[in-house]
Amino acid sequence: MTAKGKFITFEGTEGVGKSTQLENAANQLRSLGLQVTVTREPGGTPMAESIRELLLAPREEPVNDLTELLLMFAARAQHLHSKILPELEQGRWVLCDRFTDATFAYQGGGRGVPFQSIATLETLVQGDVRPDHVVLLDAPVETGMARAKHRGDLDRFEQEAVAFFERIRQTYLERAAIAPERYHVVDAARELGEVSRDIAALFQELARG
Ligand code: Z5A
Repeated sequence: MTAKGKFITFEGTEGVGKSTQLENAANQLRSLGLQVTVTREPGGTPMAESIRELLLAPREEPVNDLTELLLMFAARAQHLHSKILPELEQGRWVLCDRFTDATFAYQGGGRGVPFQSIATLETLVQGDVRPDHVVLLDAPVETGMARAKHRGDLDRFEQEAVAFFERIRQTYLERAAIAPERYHVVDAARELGEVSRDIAALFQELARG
């Protein structure tokens, strides 16, 4: 991409440790003197966070797959154009908890929306903007679910069955295999310290340019 900062996303199924590792990486980059913005999807701006609430709230009315897809991209358009791109232009590193790979994985692999439809919206909303690097934290679905389950009420996605998350994991791995120079797959089933060490080594490398 053309902007000056680096755009790095963290992906994976529920509870694999994205938020934990993203915060660690942000602190590491800051300690090297870099300007870092931490954000998330869906969300990241007040309006996009309102769309997030719409998306995650459990509801009795069945949510149409295309409604879900379009809301993801509506939130993304707002987030990308009003926050991510301006921050990158200023030379900041933007670390984002989930981005469009999550749409391919959840709405594509999980819900069954054709990948081509997602790719069309990706181009409409993002043009040629793609993350410079994607950190894919990979762990068996049950491992992530067990880590996440202490959090109380389940949101609309967390109420899905294991098979839904298995398809998501598979889609992430398939996407990573196609572009290994951009996707960094980390075995997130290991003990926290080991995962953190690998990611610290990766960011040390990325910070060197
Ligand atoms: N979604 C979508 O469908 N389409 C899209 O395009 C986008 C999103 C962008 C919200 O995401 C939902 O939106 C998400 C997909 C959908 N739904 N789901 N499922 P989210 O990222 O906000 O929610 P999440 O995936 O549920 O995140 P999470 O559960 O908070 O997971 P995490 O950030 O990967 O994990 P964590 O909070 O860092 O760690 C969880 C716990 O495990 C915590 O207590 C840690 O201390 C612990 N942990 C972390 N690593 C380890 C290790 N290695 N060992 C032991 N314990 C650990």
